Amino acid sequence: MLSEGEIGLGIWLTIRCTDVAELISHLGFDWVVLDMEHSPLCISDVQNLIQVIDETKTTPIVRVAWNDPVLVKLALDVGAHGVLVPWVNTKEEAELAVKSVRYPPKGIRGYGPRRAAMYGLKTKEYLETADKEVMLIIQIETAKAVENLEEILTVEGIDAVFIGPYDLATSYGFLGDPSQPQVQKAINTILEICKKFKKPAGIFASPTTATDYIKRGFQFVAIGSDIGILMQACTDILNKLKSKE
Ligand code: 3PY
Ligand code: MG
Repeated sequence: MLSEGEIGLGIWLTIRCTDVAELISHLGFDWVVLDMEHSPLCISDVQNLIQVIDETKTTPIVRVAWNDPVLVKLALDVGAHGVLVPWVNTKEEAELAVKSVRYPPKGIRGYGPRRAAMYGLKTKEYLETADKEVMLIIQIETAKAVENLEEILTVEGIDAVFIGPYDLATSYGFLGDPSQPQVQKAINTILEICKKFKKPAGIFASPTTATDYIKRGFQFVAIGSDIGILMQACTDILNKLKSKE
């Protein structure tokens, strides 16, 4: 989709429940991120959730807790179709992320694609396609990463760039507030550099900011998280009903 210039809509999954993942993936999201950086999802939760998501057309991407080949390897071996690697700030860190998702000789991914290769039933097919098919998305979410972005994007093997607006805002001194003009300016800078390097750019948004980000040229946009949207929907309903009393 991204290479054809289409827009992909996604959502963050953070709830440890297959019913929620099953419902959300049947709703028609193009992709979901299973978040291991800031949610209680552990690797067995992630495997369970991917098992239900794999019944749909939705692409399951795992955000690993850190740019660490051990964490990347586990996420891929339980069947993630791609990984989102947080806090990539330098060219060297980008190179590490690329190597983590590729088997030797291109990279350093250890061998053992347990569920990814359907427990051995699809080993040959998986090994032939994994390096090409597994998607690597790096997160740009600090001022340092913005400064280094042109250099970072010279690294071969990065499929897409994703902005973490909250950490980005925090790194500019605005804790958790991406609406600040300086942060929005940095977001535009990232978008421009991604265009120059022909890399699809994505961002974590909300139901209210998603449209603006799509208009500005983001190709894959998270409309928020399962828990955030549940909270907002319930709050809106309660407020509406209570205000009519
Ligand atoms: C951030 O905003 O920092 C993110 O990582 C989005 O999830
Ligand atoms: Mg972040």
